[in-house]
Amino acid sequence: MAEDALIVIDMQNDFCPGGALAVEGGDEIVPAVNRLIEQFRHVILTQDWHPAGHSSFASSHPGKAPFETVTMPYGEQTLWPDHCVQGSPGADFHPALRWTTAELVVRKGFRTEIDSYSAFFENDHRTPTGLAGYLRERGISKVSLCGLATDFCVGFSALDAVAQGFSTSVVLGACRGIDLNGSLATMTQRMRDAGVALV
Ligand code: VGL
Ligand code: ZN
Repeated sequence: MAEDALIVIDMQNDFCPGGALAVEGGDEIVPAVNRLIEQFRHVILTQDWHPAGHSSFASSHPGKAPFETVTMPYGEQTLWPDHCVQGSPGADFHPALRWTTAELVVRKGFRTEIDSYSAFFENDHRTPTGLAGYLRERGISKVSLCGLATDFCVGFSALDAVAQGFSTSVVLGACRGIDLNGSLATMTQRMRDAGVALV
């Protein structure tokens, strides 16, 4: 039987108000995400999980400020404030998130030299996290995504999910975006064009 799974993206303290890379209203979606978690038989979480000194941190690039970009061997990379450092309180899930029923936590961005927005591939779009194989082996062919941030980790995860052949929807009411230089509108259009159902 075809099974579906909920993938909750990066519902961590650093992406909520008061955190290092706060997404506006990031904490407001926790009740909606919790309701989704209750509705799905299979729940998977992602956790942004960077070593100190990660190459996506502006602080690792002398003279660079957060939200500027650099060219990395794998392409252009936006620089961020230090966030979601492994084991830090900012990397913990939001305290009101009811995550205990989750079957799998996919940590990403744990290699110093490469960032990973997507739950499926690192930012070289080549190095897999293993999630696609996990889903296929479990007989899951349909995924719904929610969480933070719509225009980065949720969006790139959704694009990779359809490209990997999963029937994919994004629950926009349970997402919030960063919206850097129009990135929210751009990502919304890219998801639509790719065949992601926006619900
Ligand atoms: C994210 C920027 C850097 C996200 C993670 O979860 O969307 N954005 N790291
Ligand atoms: Zn990150």
